[in-house]
Amino acid sequence: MRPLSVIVLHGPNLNLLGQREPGIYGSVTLAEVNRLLTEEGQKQAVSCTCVQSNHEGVLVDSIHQALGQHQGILINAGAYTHTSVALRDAITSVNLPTVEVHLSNIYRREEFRHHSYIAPVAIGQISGFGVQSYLLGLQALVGHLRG
Ligand code: CA2
Repeated sequence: MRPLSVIVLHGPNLNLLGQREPGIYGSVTLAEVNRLLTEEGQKQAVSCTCVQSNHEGVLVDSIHQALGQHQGILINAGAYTHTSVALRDAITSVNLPTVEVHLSNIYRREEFRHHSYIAPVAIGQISGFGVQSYLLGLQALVGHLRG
């Protein structure tokens, strides 16, 4: 299997995962999500570099820095999903295959969460499967990269 490297980006407040609002986001912590992704990646010969930030500019910088370092992006942009033209432009500018994931089903929630600025520049979106959304997203991204 061809070794691959992907960057996993977690947006604002996702550092609180497993510590607050378990009814919506589950009880698994972000460290556990990253461990599960790393383990799944190892099985598929994919290295996962995981970054969380509460700051839009840090996420933009991480996307820029992915160029030449990683072959794809797995992103849960959190609330920036619904607001950030900057993140969308960053993804467009690096032109790396990107999969958007969400823990909750954003279409079953408030109307303002129904629109994603990321979706039109992503190869696809997975929403509503909790931590599984990330693992399914990684699988989909790797499948796309390996063709
Ligand atoms: O469902 C998702 O994954 C979201 O991206 C999560 C975002 C939300 O703004 C999006 O609409 C959907 C919020 C992340 C907040 O994460 C928390 C985790 C635990 C406790 C509090 C917030």
